[in-house]
Amino acid sequence: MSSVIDDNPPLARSPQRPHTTAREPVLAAVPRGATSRPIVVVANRLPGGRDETGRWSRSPGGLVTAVLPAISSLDATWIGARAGGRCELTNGFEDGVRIVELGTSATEHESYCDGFSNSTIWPLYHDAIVPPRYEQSWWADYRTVNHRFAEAVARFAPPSASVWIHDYHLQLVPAMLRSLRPDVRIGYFHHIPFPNADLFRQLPWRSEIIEGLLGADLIGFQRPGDAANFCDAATSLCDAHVDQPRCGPILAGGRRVDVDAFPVPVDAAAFAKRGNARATIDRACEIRDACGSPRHLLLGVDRLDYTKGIDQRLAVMRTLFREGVLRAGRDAYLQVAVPSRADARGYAELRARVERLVGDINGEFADVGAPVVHYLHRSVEVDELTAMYRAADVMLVTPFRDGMNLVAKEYVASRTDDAGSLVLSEFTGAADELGDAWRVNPHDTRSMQEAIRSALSSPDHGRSAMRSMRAVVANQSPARWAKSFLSRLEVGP
Ligand code: ADQ
Repeated sequence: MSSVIDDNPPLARSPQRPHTTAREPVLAAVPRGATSRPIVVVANRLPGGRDETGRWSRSPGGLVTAVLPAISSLDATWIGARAGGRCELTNGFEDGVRIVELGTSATEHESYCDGFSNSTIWPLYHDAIVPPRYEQSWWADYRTVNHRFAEAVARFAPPSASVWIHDYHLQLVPAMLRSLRPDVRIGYFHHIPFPNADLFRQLPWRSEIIEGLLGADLIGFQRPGDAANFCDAATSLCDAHVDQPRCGPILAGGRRVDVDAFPVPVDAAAFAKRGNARATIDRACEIRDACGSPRHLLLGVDRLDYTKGIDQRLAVMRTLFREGVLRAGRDAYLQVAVPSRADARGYAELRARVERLVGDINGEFADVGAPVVHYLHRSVEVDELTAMYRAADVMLVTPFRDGMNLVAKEYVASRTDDAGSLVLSEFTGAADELGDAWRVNPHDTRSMQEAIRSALSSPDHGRSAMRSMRAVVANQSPARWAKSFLSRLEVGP
C-alpha cells in the first residue's frame, strides 16, 4: 500500500531476519517511521497467511483493513496468533510489516478466541443481542493467552517502543505488559462498541478487564459514547477517577490514562480512485446486467455475523416484495456475505437462516433464470467490491450494533458520481459521521421499510446527501488515523 504517515521518506528495510533468542529484544535495530519510537502492533489476528501454494493473502475483516495500510510504510512489527500452531515463535516479513506468529494450541484457541472473546465479550459488547456465556474455563484460558501475548511483546519490542494493542481479544495485555516492560508506551484500540456500565456489570470478571485496560497509556474507542461508557465503568468498578464525568483522562494507580475517540476511517482516496476507474464502471454495468438490468439494485455487504442484521434485512426485503414496493423483474437485491467464524457457536445456524430466507424469497418471487435475490457467500476482491458499490442504487447497512462499519464509508467514498443512497442503522459508529444517510432502527421493521421506500423514491435527495457524506469521508485515511493515535500515544495527555 502506498499510505504514508508523514513526510519522512520510507526507510530502507534490512533484509536480515530477526533471530529468536529470549534474552535480547530482537528488533532493536528497527528503523523509525511516523513517531520517534519503533512500532509494534499486537492483535489476535495476523494480517494474512499463506495458502498451500505459498501464496500470501490478507486476512478479511475490518481490523486488518483499517490497520495494515496505516502501518505498512512504517517498518512496523505485527504480533498475532496462529491457531493450531506449536506454541513457538516464528518470524517472517509480509505485506510491508514484520510478522511474529504466536502459536496457540487448538484447544486454547477454541477456549480463548471462540469461547471467551467471541461467545462472551462479542455478544456482551454488542448489546447482548444473543445471550453472552460466562464460563470459568474460558476466562482462565483468556488470561493464559493474554499473558503469552504480553510475554511475546516484552521479548520482541525494542526499547521504548510504542506498542499498539488491538481489540477485545487482548484486554488484559496492557497491564500485563506494563509489569514486564515499563519502558514502552502502551496504546490500546477497541474496534467494537464498549457497552454501558449497567450491561458491562454482568461480566463476572469486570474489574479484571478494567484493570487490564487501565495498564495502557492511551485507550482509543470508535465513538465518544464508547469512551464515556468505559469511563463510567472504570470509575464505578475500580479505584479510578476522572476530572469530568464520562470523560478521560482517568487517574488510576497513580497514573494518568488518556481515553478518547478515534473513529476508524477508510482509505477514501483509494476508493474514490477505484470507483472512478473505467474498468470499475464497466464492471458495474456488467453486474447490473447479470442481476437482470433492474431499475433498482439494492446491495448488502457484510461479514456473516448476527450483529449485522442480515436475516432481519432479508425479512424486510420479503415484505417489500410482498407489498409490491419492490417488484420481481424490476428490482433486485444483491447480498454478499463473507464467511466468518464458521466453527463458532451460532454462526452455522445464522448461515442456514440467511440461506433459507434467500431461497424462500426466490421461491416466492423469482422466475426461471431470474432470481430477485442474488447471494454470494464468499470474500470478493476489493476491485469487484467497488464495482458492486458503483452498481448499487441503494446500499443497506443495518447492523443491530457495530463499532464503526467500514462498508458504509467505503460505499460513500466510491460514489464519486454522487448517485446512490445509503440506508444506515443508527446503532453503527458510522452513523455519528454519516448524518445524511437514511437513518433506521433495525429493530423496527417499519422504519426499515419506510427508509428503503424513501431511498428508492428520492434520488435527488440522495444525490445531495451523498455529496455531503462524501465530503465527510474524503479527508479520512488510515495513515492519518494511525498518526493521530500514535502521536498522542507518544506524547501522552
Ligand atoms: P467488521 O465487523 O469486520 O470489523 P466492517 O467495519 O464492516 O466490519 O469491516 C468489514 C471489512 O470487510 C470492510 O472493509 C469490507 O470491505 C470488507 N468486506 C466485507 N464483505 C466483504 C467481502 N464479501 N469480500 C471482501 N471483503 C469484504 C470490526 C468491527 C467494526 C469496525 C471494524 C474496523 O466490528 O465495527 O468498523 O472492525 O475498526
